[in-house]
Amino acid sequence: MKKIVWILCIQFLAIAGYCQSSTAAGPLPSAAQLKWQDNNFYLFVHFGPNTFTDLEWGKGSEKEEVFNPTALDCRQWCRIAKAAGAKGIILTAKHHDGFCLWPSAYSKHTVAQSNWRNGKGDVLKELSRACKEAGLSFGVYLSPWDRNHPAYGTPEYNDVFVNMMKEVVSAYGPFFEFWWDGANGEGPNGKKQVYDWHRFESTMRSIAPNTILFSDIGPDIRWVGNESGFAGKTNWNLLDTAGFTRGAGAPPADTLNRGNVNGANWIPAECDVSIRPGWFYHASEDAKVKTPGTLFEIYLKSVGRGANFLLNVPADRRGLISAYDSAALMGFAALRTKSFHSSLLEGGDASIQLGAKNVKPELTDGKGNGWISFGKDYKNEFLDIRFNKITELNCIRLKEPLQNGQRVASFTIELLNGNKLLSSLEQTTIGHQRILTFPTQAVTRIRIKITNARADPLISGIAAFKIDSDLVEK
Ligand code: FUL
Repeated sequence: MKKIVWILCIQFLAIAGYCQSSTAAGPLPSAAQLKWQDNNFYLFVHFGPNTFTDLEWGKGSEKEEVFNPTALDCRQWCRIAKAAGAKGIILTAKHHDGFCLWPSAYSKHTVAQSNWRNGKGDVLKELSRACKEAGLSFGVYLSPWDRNHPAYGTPEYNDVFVNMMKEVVSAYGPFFEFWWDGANGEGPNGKKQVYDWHRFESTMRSIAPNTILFSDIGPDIRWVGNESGFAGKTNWNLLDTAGFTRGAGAPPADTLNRGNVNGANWIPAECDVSIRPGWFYHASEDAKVKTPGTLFEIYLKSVGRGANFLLNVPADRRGLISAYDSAALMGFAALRTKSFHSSLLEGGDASIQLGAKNVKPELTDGKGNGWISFGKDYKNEFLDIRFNKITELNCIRLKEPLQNGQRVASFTIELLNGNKLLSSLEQTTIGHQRILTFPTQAVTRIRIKITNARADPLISGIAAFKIDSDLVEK
């Protein structure tokens, strides 16, 4: 009986439309893409022979015994990732030098041929377990370019690559994300490989349907077009891929950076960047680790522009994250907590209205499915935020409920003291979230107007903050 009452209640809420219904604005994300977008920030770990030879691109001819971490501890990586507020870790299971960090049956250039732990070590196994224990998502980078494998440059290599994908998915999966690097150089016999992308993709889809697949052009998420960690201020989750290929045949960098307003596919951007100048650990770069302030700036220009932030923190020759990198990560986490821990719109100091409607905080907290609709006549509406007292602020965060597609093409934020307009900020897209910073203003009122949209605009989160003035985007 209780069960029936519950079902009726749920149906009633659905019919009554707890959330105002809206017209569709496709393309729409898959459930896996939506979940991925909520990860916001996670770590990349570049680790392998290059860590020991001080190279960025190993030649593939390095002896296996080169790889010999003295104190590998993936739990240490996970502790640091957790404390930094990262949601997961992606490991370079095989970089361009072809060395496999797991004992692959399809290569003779792996941890099994090294002296590390008498050839019994397995970094993938250790990290997959440590991530599970820590409640972190685990992902894998597998370079198709292989400067070691004797079959590279022949059709047989495509079989090798497919077998390796199957091997890692079955032994260490499930993965939240799988990273295909687009690089396509020569192998040991001087030949380039013709990658069978179609087969790579269908293999992954059949064995790991919920894993998000990264390449320059997706299918699930795209490269952002640079390795600085910056998404475009205008950033559509939509992309046209027809006529383009991965690697050298990808769309121009600025298209990857901004997406296409009417793109045919939902392919959001991921911003990959290293905490150091290089991707691999080099002791000579210890003093060049990015500062917490720089990491915060990248956060604003990635997560704050609706993309995800993949921050590379390489393991050193011990197989640990160095104290330099860990200190920078802790400083970065502290800046995020201090800046965003409580919104000035919560706690009863502000009222929010859309026309005659009171906007309740629970519809605007960005959680669950809550959202408000500006309706078809949105150009004549605005969100009216009024504070009880003069309030200083320099940061506003807006969110769109992306399960309904990405809609807002431009919006304006007006900052007022009484009826006096202090400044008017014209912006373009919102997407998963847009975190806007500006010189501090003392306001009593904020007006948010949507000036252009692909369908009736929906907003699922509004927050305002006063962050440290040094952190405001220059
Ligand atoms: C690039 C690679 O060539 C770099 O070494 C690094 O792995 C970066 C994330 O992707 O394509």
